[in-house]
Amino acid sequence: MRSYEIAVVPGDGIGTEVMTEALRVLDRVSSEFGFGLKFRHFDWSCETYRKTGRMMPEDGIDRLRDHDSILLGAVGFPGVPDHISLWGLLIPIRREFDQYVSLRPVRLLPGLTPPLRDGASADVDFWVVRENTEGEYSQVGGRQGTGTDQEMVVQVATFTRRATDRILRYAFDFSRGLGRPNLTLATKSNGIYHSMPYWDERFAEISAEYPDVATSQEHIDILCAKFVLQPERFDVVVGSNLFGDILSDLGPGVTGTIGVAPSANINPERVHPSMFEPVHGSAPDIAGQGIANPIGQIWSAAMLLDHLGEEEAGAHVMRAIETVLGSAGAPLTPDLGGRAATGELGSAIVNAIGE
Ligand code: GGG
Repeated sequence: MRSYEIAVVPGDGIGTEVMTEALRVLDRVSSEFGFGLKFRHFDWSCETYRKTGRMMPEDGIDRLRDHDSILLGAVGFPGVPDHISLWGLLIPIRREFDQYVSLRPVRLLPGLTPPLRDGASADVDFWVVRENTEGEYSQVGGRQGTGTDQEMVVQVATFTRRATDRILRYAFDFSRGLGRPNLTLATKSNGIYHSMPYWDERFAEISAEYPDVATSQEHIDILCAKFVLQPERFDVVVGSNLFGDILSDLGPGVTGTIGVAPSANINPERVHPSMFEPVHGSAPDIAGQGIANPIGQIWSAAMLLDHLGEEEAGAHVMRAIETVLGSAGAPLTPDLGGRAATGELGSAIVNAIGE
């Protein structure tokens, strides 16, 4: 029997709650489709940091290395500064395993109500491709004159040709493979003097290798407005680490909730494990209440199955999500306008897998 080893890192806050449901779904679908999934749990979190002074042990990356994939919940909780929690767990995993593609689908699932548009006419179905290893998320910079009126902070965004070119090529290839060859670059070359003109330049040069892919570029400010006003015009949008991060929260927000949004942190060469996580964070405001939407985590698990080559099983999970959301009287969590608990929505999806 085909079998895969999955590292499970639920993390903080609602991460642990939504992870329970994703693992139930994975258990069910793997037995339906006849393959094995062995889960190895790692309870690394802000709680670990409080106890040990580290988000994960010193050999944490090595402990993850031999897994086929990693399923992550959410990272960050009040009491531990966000830059400590993210740089102690999430960002090292992405970088050590060279997961340079963050792939984030944005789709209006059945039953969702876009807050700003007539749901019947909104055709939201696109992908954000986010550069995931450098850019604005850098440790280059410093602080001086702390506490004086000369206090100054410098934060340097770093963009290498290697990382810029490889994410652009991935986005072009992905657009082509999607069968909707229409790629938009998120830029800001009218305000950011060096880096964004560089992105424009690399985009233009690489686009010559893909004459069949229609291209456009939009400054990030107007692009945000177009996401809200005309989301149907996009198929694939590629951007830097920060722009991709912002757009991939805004996109699902336009569909009514970010609770459903998944992401894949991919090492396309498959030299290292890839990691799958919902776009949302640990949501401390609702943590412990059992009302978080588990769909972002379950959809991330479906992307994990696709990556393992179990595409039929992944598609089956997506159909189960859509069946449940599209059915009258579905147990919806509060972000979807209902009153159901995380476990009730999870159970409905698990049951739909057996149908
Ligand atoms: N589920 C992912 C998570 O916990 N995200 C928290 C966050 O702030 N992430 C920033 C990032 O994706 O770079």
